[in-house]
Amino acid sequence: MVSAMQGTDDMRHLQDDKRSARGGAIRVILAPLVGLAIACGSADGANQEADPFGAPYCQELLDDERDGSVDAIISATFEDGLLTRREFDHPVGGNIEAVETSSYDQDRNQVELAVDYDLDGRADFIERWTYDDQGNETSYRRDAENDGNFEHREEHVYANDGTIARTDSYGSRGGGAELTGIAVYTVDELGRPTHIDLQDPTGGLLAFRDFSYLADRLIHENLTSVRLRENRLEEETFYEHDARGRLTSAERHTADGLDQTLYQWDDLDRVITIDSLGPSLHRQATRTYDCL
Ligand SMILES: [Ca+2]
Ligand SMILES: [Ca+2]
Ligand SMILES: [Ca+2]
Repeated sequence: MVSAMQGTDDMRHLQDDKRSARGGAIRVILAPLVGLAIACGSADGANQEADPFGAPYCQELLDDERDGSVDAIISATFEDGLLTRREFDHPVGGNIEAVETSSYDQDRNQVELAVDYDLDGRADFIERWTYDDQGNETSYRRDAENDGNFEHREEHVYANDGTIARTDSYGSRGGGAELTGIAVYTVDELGRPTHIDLQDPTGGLLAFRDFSYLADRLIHENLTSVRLRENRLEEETFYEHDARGRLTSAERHTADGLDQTLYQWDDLDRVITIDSLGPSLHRQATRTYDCL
C-alpha cells in the first residue's frame, strides 16, 4: 500500500524535513523500514533503499553535486538485531557526523529508528512503525526531540478485505492528541490505492492524489504515475520499470521544474546507484553490499 498519507513524493519531503530537522546529519533515510511490511512504498524504490532487513547495503558513497568527488560515506552494520548507520565526512577528517540505529521489536511487531545527531550516545530523534500480522503498517509516530512526547501520529484503518481504507493523523499539543487530518483511500480490484482524498478533521477536502497503474501487469510495483493536486499546486510523477519490473526512473514534474531519479540494479535486484538530477537535489549515491 501507499504508506500513510505519504505517497511516494511525500517520502522525499519527509526525507527533506528530517534532513533539515537534524541539521544535515545522515542523509539517506527514506521512510525507513516500511519495506518490512508488504509492498509499502515500494513504488518509488524507497522500499529497497530503506529496508535494511531486506537488502542491507554496508556502504554508501555520496557525491553531492555529482562532481566526481565523494562528500560523505555511510557505513552500515547489522549486529544483534540492530542496524546501525554511521555517516562520515569525506575526505576531511573522516569524522563521524551522525549515528542512526534501527531495531525491531518482535513482541510488538514494531520498528524503531533512533538518530543521534550530537554523538552523545542518546537519540535526538525517534520514529516508530507498527505492523499487523499480515505485514500491513498500522501506525507511525514521531518524537522530534526524544522527550517522550510523540508530536505526530498516524493510524491506518483497513477494510475487512484487507485493503487500506483510511489514515487518521494526530498532532500532540499540551499532552492531548488532536485529529489533524484524514486520508480516505479508493482502491482498485487488486487492492491498490488509485485515489486518496486528503481531508481536514471535519471532512473538508484539502487535496487529492491519483495513482495510475499499468493495466497489463499484476504486480504491485508497477505504479506508473502519481498526480497530486493541492489548491493550485499540481505535480505529477511518472515511473518507468525495466523488463523485470524494477524501478529505473522516477520523474517528478512540478511548477518549479523537473526532478529525475535514476536507479541502477545489480543481478541480485539490489540498487547500486541512485542518481538524483534536478534543481532541488543533485547527487549520486553508490552502494556496496558485500563488504568484508
Ligand atoms: Ca562531490
Ligand atoms: Ca544525542
Ligand atoms: Ca517530542
